[in-house]
Amino acid sequence: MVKLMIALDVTDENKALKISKEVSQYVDAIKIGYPLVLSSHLSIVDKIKKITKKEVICDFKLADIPSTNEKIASLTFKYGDGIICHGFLGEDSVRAVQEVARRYSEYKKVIMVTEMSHKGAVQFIQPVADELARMAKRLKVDGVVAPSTRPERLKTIKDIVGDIPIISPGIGAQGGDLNKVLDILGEEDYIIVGRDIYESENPGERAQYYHQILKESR
Ligand code: BMP
Repeated sequence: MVKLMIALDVTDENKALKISKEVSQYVDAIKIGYPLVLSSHLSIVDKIKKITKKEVICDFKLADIPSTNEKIASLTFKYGDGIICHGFLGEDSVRAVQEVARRYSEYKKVIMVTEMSHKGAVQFIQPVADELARMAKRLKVDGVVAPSTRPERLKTIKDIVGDIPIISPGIGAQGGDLNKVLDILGEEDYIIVGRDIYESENPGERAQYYHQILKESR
């Protein structure tokens, strides 16, 4: 069964914790990023984990020189189970994050962006995305981000990375076609859904809706 990761991009700690509780039984992982961490503190990861007992991935999209990436990763892995970094900075910047992850534990994940899901991604990142995917494969990262908004690109990237899990944003608010995406993804992969769950009247029910579709598509 393809897994469900909620992007918890709310800017209020109490709301984040309330939604975490409501969706916890339907999601496999939680992704948080700057919106939530800058409006609270990174230690919110512990609170979310306590409520949900699920993996929390910190989407900080690291894009810096190795030594700065290393510092950010060291602080992030005190709390998060995984971190998202960019690959276009080059191999050394990603390796720096992987080395920090390994020092912490074998379970800390480094997830690398290949192609992004928004329109602007075709401008600069898409032309090099296949190469980024090949680099991700070579570096044996723990996951790659690839777009649900462009199923044909998702497929190409999946073919390149092979057994590296894909986490794929773009379903819901960004209009990705879930059926097409489910034809491509496998049971180690995740779809990421943010606004369509956390902005809905009943986030728990909406998460259950996605959970059910993923279950039935097996
Ligand atoms: P939403 O379902 O509300 O569009 O949220 C998608 C989430 O995935 C957001 O946290 C966004 O920052 C992230 N994301 C994305 O949408 N496209 C990418 O290519 C990479 C991302 O991390």
